[in-house]
Amino acid sequence: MRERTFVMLKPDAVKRKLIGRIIQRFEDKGLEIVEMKMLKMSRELAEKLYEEHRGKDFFEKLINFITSGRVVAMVIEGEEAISVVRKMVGKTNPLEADMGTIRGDFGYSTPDNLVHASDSRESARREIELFFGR
Ligand code: 3AN
Repeated sequence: MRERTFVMLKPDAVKRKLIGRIIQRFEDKGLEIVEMKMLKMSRELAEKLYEEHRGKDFFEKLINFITSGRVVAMVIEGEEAISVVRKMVGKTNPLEADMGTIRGDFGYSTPDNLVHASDSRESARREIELFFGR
């Protein structure tokens, strides 16, 4: 089924000038970028995006990192886009992510693992609303 997912290139991807190469992968796959903007997240927005992690030992580090520079927020559309994009992004820990995935090919640590991608239809709806207000 055709669906929409929320994808965000994190500050490390922007600083390392990987925006083009990462977006290229999504386009090459056949996915469509239907919304895109660059922004520096406020602490409030970051805490909302990652609210499920509040209280975890890495929460502060994650919020400090994600608000440390500009990010690129996108809505990506395609058949089974949520799971296809998650597969392309790879496991959370880049040391465990398969080669051929974005985190496997470009990442080496957390929380700076390059990309955020919604993990379910419910998260996609919530995250698109948070960033694009629709
Ligand atoms: P994913 O982004 O793969 O869905 P989540 O939702 O478990 O992973 O974690 C959200 C973000 O929190 C990750 N993308 C990563 O930046 C950070 N993170 C997750 N686990 C750790 C950890 N053990 N140490 C530091 N940061 C982490």
